[in-house]
Amino acid sequence: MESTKHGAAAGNAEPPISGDWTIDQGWESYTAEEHAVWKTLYERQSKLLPGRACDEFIRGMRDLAMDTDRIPDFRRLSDVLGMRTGWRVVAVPGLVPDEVFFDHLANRRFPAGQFIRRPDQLDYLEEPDVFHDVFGHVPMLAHPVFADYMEAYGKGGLRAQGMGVLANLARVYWYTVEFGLIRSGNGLGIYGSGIASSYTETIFALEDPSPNRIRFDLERVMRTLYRIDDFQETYFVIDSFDELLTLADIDFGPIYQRVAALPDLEPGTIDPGDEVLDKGTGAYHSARRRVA
Ligand code: HBI
Ligand code: FE
Repeated sequence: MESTKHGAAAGNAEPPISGDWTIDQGWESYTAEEHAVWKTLYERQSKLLPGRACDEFIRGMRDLAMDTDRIPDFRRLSDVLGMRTGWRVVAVPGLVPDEVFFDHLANRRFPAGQFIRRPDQLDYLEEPDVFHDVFGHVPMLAHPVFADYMEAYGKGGLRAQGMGVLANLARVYWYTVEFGLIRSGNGLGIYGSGIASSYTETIFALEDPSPNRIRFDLERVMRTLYRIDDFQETYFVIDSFDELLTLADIDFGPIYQRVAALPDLEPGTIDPGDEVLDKGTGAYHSARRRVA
């Protein structure tokens, strides 16, 4: 992970530019090479996703009419998105501190990385860049129910931080917003941005026999560790976006207490209470562990 000139996250000696960590996108300053990286990634994903991403994601892509051949200008994108769900996209240098991130979401602002990956990083990058953040996250923010869920997550994040249970809530974000699958009449569909913005994980998450695919369950997910540096060993599957939004109304206090009393689960574990849709072979990750 490379830090930006503004410093990667909390703890860096350099002060952020502003209290909310937003910066000017500086759209006029992107180079032709940077726009070309967007175009390459956009073309690849927009060919791959129909039939693999859920209908809501595809509809969001279509309705926002994002630029296909250059990095979108956040001002124009925010105008289009704002008319649909009231969300805006603001530029940040990279990862921002948790409370800053939550405060943006709670106010329907999505902080998107200003920079774009280099041409030699097309397939993999740990820090969220403009392609992951805009192509991956913004289509779902055009969906009214999902848009409300994201705001609720921001508010829940601020509360969870106060209760010292942020790690548990962050897992819910990870296994829904970032790596979620949804089940519908035509099978499984991708809605998680970390999958939708990745060529290789799009195929892995849906078609590879290695990962587990398990019905989403709030407490189960809160206990599940996750990998930030490789494909997921387990994907959790929801049945509808309304299901996600009901999470916003739950009093998490008692749940956090129950979860705190139970052990964390390794990313690839199957738990006796799981509704297993696909029991993975685990082949991909066990091969990786052998060489590690
Ligand atoms: N900052 N820019 C950015 N993007 C994120 O997705 C992000 C972040 N800071 C914190 C964070 N995510 C997560 O650790 C929280 O959801 C817990
Ligand atoms: Fe993300």
